[in-house]
Amino acid sequence: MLIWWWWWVAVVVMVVEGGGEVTYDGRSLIIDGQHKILFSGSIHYPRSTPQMWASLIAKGKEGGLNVIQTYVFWNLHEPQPGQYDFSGRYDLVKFIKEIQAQGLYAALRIGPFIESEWTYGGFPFWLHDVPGIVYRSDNEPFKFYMQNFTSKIVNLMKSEGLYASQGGPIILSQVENEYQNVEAAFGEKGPSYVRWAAKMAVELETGVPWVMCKQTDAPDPVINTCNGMRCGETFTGPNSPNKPSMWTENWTSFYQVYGGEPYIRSAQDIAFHVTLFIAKNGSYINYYMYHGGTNFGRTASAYVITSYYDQAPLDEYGLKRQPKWGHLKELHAAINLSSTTLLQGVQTNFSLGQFQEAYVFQDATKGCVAFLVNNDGKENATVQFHNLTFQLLPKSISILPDCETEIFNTAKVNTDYNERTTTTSQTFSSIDGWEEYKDDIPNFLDTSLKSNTLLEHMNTTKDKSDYLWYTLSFQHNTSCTEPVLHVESLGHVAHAFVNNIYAGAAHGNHDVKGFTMEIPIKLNDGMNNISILGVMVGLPDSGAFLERRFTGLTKVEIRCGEMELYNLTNYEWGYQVGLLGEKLEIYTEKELGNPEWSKIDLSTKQPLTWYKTLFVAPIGNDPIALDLGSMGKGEAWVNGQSIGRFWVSFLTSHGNSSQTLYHVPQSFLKPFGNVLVIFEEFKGDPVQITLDTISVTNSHEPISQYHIL
Ligand SMILES: *[C@@H]1O[C@H](CO)[C@@H](O)[C@H](O)[C@H]1NC(C)=O
Ligand SMILES: *[C@@H]1O[C@H](CO)[C@@H](O)[C@H](O)[C@H]1NC(C)=O
Ligand SMILES: *[C@@H]1O[C@H](CO)[C@@H](O)[C@H](O)[C@H]1NC(C)=O
Ligand SMILES: *[C@@H]1O[C@H](CO)[C@@H](O)[C@H](O)[C@H]1NC(C)=O
Ligand SMILES: *[C@@H]1O[C@H](CO)[C@@H](O)[C@H](O)[C@H]1NC(C)=O
Ligand SMILES: *[C@@H]1O[C@H](CO)[C@@H](O)[C@H](O)[C@H]1NC(C)=O
Ligand SMILES: *[C@@H]1O[C@H](CO)[C@@H](O)[C@H](O)[C@H]1NC(C)=O
Ligand SMILES: *[C@@H]1O[C@H](CO)[C@@H](O)[C@H](O)[C@H]1NC(C)=O
Ligand SMILES: *[C@@H]1O[C@H](CO)[C@@H](O)[C@H](O)[C@H]1NC(C)=O
Ligand SMILES: *[C@@H]1O[C@H](CO)[C@@H](O)[C@H](O)[C@H]1NC(C)=O
Ligand SMILES: *[C@@H]1O[C@H](CO)[C@@H](O)[C@H](O)[C@H]1NC(C)=O
Ligand SMILES: CC(=O)N[C@H]1CO[C@H](CO)[C@@H](O)[C@@H]1O
Repeated sequence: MLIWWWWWVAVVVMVVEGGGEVTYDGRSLIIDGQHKILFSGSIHYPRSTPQMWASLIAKGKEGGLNVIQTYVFWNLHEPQPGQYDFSGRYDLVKFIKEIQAQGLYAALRIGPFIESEWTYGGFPFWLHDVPGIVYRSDNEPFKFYMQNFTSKIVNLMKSEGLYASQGGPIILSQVENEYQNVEAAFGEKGPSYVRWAAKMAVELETGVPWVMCKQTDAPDPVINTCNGMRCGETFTGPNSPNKPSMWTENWTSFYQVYGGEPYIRSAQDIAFHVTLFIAKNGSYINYYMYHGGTNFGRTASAYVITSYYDQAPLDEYGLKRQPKWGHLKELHAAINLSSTTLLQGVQTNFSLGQFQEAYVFQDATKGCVAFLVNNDGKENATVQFHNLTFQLLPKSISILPDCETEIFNTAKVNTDYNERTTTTSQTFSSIDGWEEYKDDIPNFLDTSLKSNTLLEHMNTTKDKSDYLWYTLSFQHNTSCTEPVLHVESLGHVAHAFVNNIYAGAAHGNHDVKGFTMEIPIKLNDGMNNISILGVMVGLPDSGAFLERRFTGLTKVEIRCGEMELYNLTNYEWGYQVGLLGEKLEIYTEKELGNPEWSKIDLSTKQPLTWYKTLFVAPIGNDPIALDLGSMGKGEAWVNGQSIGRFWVSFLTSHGNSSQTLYHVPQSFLKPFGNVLVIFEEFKGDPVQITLDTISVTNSHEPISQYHIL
């Protein structure tokens, strides 16, 4: 015990000093001449706030992480070519320096394609209009901008002295992201792009290694790494005996989409696969995500909910999710106790039974570490190992840091469970507290952009808004008695108005983005106005040829009966990008123009209405959320900052909303006079909204039966 304790202190001091050259061999990364087994956790800086960073990183460190990993979010940092933003939540340098201040390492996944359920996979939308561009291919315009941004980030890190080679915390960088998934689509330009990307990255001379995840042909010296849930079983290994076995994304859960249920991955299952990976010579494991956080504003990709990986070891609000956080902390401690032998020893493996096996590391100083694996998912197993008898729980691995004493079993959870509770801090039930603003429904004559075809949604909005109005006026000249509006769209939502009266809506989903709307309508004799609001719920983030995607309406007809129809598809359409309320910025404190807010009137509720009220911040430091369970779909702002889209009315197959609670970071608030603005597309009921504080109960620290904490 005493010896272990001193070993720990020595390790901690070493990490605080940090710095030095980073290289690698077939066993692990080598930092300052030392081989390392590293536990890393993904925390994405823009998915929380600078005020939360220190505490999130501290909880990662306390949980036994050595590395914090983040993507770099190109579309936040370069909103226009050559114009950069690194302020507030986008302050990457401040985030890396916080990691350094706490004595941890950083892994920087620059991409700059990142996917990450982030709108457009991290690409700024202006790339779409670069002539001749083909993303993620051996294409000169794309390579120019990719190299430009990658250099910008590397130079920024260098100028702040943040690479380990300069004494900083960054030990690893990533170029591209899971490219192998799409490589074949680019023919011979795929492999040549991979070679170019690796060379471009290496020539930036960071002094630390580069990785490519899910890329078995990563060119030397770039390391190919595994992403997935079960890399201990699925990874085919490094593509050279001189490269270490690394797992850059071990999914702690899975992202959630509108209409989807949360993906619950147990602490035991994560622990099993992480331990198996270590037993098979793995030396770097990253939890994706360790803290997911919040997709504020319009940053979520298509149909992805605002809360991100809430099931991670730290939940959306940064609270420990138990037993996941505590169980993994015990695992990390058990591996730490074993790490000298794991890194210096020679590995052998042998069978212990039909479904049981042992992985043993032995070094010259008689150090011995064993992993006893029971792959039987149903039955306990009794095995003999080194003349001792061990009981192994179903689907579990026992860790023996001295080949005698089991100090951890992946299926044996010593950490108490906790539960999240919400406490209502404020209601908004007084109608007098609310004001409303009914947005305009534009008609053809109100629009300036006209076209004889249905324009592609993203190319028309340039992603300035989720919303695009398609309008037309037409002469009703037949004996159409039961007209039906037939609209086909490639995504994501459409609301139809006929002569300013709401006719209905339809939408797709994450897996099938397109949809057809068929609604009976009433036509006037003579002129009729049709206005259809097309809505996107985030841009696509994955797949080849992202620059050529088509969304929005593809077909509009009014069907009158068997044969008769008005084919409006190639009619003259008038377009309006965005809503009037967006143009007036009525969600900010300094509204442009004078939108006429009026007293709320619940008897005349109509779609596309803005609601506004004031509230007092709850006392204390507990995390805060709005319960929007009574609302439909839209977006919410607090003091002018968007807390994200909501879509409460999209129910799961069990009849539940995918997300009703929406995080309001403490730092968005002032003590009094906080302004809440909500845009509602359907007919939600704002007076039932509540402001809640979030806490966990039963969360006292884990007590390990092995006293290794
Ligand atoms: C485990 O060891 C590493 C160094 O190898 C150290 O950074 C880390 O703090 C240790 N883990 C814990 C839980 O102390
Ligand atoms: C990146 O492109 C901008 C123009 O968009 C240019 O001003 C800058 O010099 C370029 N930087 C590099 C490193 O190529
Ligand atoms: C682990 O590394 C050893 C060399 O120390 C090698 O013999 C063994 O095959 C490796 N095991 C696996 C599962 O890759
Ligand atoms: C040792 O492990 C390797 C890799 O998992 C496996 O292919 C091999 O069958 C194992 N050997 C024995 C004797 O179990
Ligand atoms: C396995 O053994 C444990 C005690 O070590 C016992 O609680 C459990 O019920 C057993 N499970 C099965 C499937 O036999
Ligand atoms: C196990 O016991 C046998 C017989 O007593 C002995 O020869 C052998 O060395 C022992 N093995 C270990 C690993 O202790
Ligand atoms: C159609 O819209 C125009 C303005 O664009 C308006 O003058 C007219 O009254 C509208 N017609 C109907 C039937 O709503
Ligand atoms: C995008 O819109 C421009 C006109 O603004 C047009 O020239 C171009 O063809 C459109 N591109 C696509 C892919 O639709
Ligand atoms: C009837 O209306 C349709 C669509 O507005 C138009 O194409 C057609 O020419 C009109 N027919 C007559 C007889 O006015
Ligand atoms: C309506 O016009 C579009 C565009 O020309 C065409 O693709 C579609 O087939 C037409 N619909 C019918 C029912 O003819
Ligand atoms: C659905 O919501 C109800 C009420 O909040 C809850 O009791 C139930 O567990 C939820 N069902 C699922 C499948 O999440
Ligand atoms: C490589 C790997 O394990 N991929 C899996 C990741 O998880 C998703 C969702 O559960 C699976 O579909 C993949 O097969």
